[in-house]
Amino acid sequence: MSTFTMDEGWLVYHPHPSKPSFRAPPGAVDAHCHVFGPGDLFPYAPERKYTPCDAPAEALFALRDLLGFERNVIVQATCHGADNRALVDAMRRAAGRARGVATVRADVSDQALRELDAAGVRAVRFNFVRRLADSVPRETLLDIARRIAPLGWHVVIYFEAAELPQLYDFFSSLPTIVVVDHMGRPDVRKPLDGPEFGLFLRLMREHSNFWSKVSCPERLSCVGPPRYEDVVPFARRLVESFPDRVLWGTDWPHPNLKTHMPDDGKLVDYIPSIAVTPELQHRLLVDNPMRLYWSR
Ligand code: 0GY
Repeated sequence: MSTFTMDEGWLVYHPHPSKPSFRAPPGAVDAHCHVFGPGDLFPYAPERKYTPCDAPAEALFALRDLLGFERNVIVQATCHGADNRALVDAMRRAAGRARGVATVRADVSDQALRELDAAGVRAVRFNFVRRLADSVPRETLLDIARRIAPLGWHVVIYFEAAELPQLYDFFSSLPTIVVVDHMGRPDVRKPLDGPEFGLFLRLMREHSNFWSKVSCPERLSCVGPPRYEDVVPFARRLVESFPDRVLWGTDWPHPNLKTHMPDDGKLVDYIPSIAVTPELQHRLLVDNPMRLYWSR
């Protein structure tokens, strides 16, 4: 029997996602997804804020194949803390078809960083969403960023749009490429050209080291599936303004969704509504993630 019981009300990933109608270009990368456990092999961290369902690597790879994708960038989820073993195991089993974004603490050794690099890690993630992770002093994060920069790694940041004004200067000081999860989580009820999303667009415009994932309509939308039409203008604006600095991912197995579990095939069918030409689609799904994660 499993030692871990998922949280009450936890929504398990879609059991039978549909085959998408949109055919991703050959070599497409799902650049934001996770693995959870299985908890008996890779225990969830004591400091975690949620206990998920198990979502093992083989289920992720089956989804990758069903969706017509070739590669994954697996992002360390907060439920595993800074224990990256499940991530490393998934990358090993992917045999070159997955890269990783790890979580590390300030006391991580140079040897551990080299081992993560050899396993396929190319970034660290800093999480500013307080329901997910405890706060870490900015000086500590900056130290970590300075240590990983010589490896050619970058920093992935996750925050809510309302927090951006007080984080803006810190983010601007980061010395590496910085990838923003889920467009900085805009409140899509607010205007596209209003001050909130405007500040994020300014961050992207004034700092050419910033990239954005145009992921997670299912998390941001108020109107919901299948078209998530209230999120489309935000993602489309990013794709068209910064075509060489955007990434897309499923976010499988979709942690902490409260209202609906998306059909991942339908999420792939959302892509042509935000990247409306084959050229934009190719940059979003192939050129950009390959440049960032598979340059070596
Ligand atoms: C996401 C979003 C969430 C969770 C995490 O690491 C995590 O636990 O990132 C969330 O709850 O919004 O990107 O998976």
